[in-house]
Amino acid sequence: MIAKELNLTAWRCVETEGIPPKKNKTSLKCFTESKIKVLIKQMPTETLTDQQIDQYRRNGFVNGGLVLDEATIDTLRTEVLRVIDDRDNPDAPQPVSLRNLSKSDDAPIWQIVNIFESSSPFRELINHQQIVNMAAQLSGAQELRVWHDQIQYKPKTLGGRLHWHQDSPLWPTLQPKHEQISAWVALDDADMDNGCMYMVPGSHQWGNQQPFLQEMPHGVAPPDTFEGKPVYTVMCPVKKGHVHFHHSLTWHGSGTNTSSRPRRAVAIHFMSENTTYDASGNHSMKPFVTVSDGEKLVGDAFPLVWTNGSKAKKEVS
Ligand SMILES: O=C(O)CCC(=O)C(=O)O
Repeated sequence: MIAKELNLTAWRCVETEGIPPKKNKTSLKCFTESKIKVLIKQMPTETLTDQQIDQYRRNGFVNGGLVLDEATIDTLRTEVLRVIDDRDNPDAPQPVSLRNLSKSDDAPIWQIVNIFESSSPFRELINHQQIVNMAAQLSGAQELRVWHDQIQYKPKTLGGRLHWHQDSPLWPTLQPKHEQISAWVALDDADMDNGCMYMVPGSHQWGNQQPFLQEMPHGVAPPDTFEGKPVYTVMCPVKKGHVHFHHSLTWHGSGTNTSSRPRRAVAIHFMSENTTYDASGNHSMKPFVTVSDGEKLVGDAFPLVWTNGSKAKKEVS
């Protein structure tokens, strides 16, 4: 295992090979959906190794490797731009939301929630057999439903920074907080220059610390220690077409895009069969919930994509 400190502005990073230390409206061509032929080819690696699963359990994140071929990546990239172009088109199916997450025109992060509702290639992606199999292996879940998906597109040169956070505390309508897992699929090579993610190994075991993270000054790394535990920051570059998984409580954020390349990626947020609805919270997916407070979160808006070792058939709920 090699670990070395990188001298980066704003982020204190540990670059790792293998397992991190224990201690510590641009237009491209616009297509109508019906003209896009999608064939998501399955890549050879169907499952994760025991070492990858151990790594996820210990660190709260792991790179799952290549899952998409070039043709599929091209189709998905084109679809991201098409959905952005079509945002005011009353005849085009729309995602749940499309906005600049950073709220700054100088440092935009285009966020599209539930692009799968507006794009059939993305609907295929949320059912991607290898991705859902891997998420099931890592989470140990008996069932996986899509809570929502999310594009984060950081345009070249300007793309903004995403502050340190944990996912599930930002999903107040879900309980308990450790029953969700995200598959983050890179549509461009994501690296230090164009705003890849950074993660803190082991932080998924430290509970809900979102208030602490929220209070941290922006643009700086977390402190060296937290409640007596060493805090390492690991840079997580991900090649296009590869998937990277993180636990719903893992501390993470992503850098700015200062490069001449865009950084497009899609996160699919899965929830296990133990996830229930908390009506006291708010979230953009709340209007689509059809169950009562405290009940298992199921429903048409939350597709069942994996159950008991096999890809799920359509769920009647
Ligand atoms: O795409 C990014 O930069 C961050 C994504 C993220 O925070 C997530 O998927 O939970």
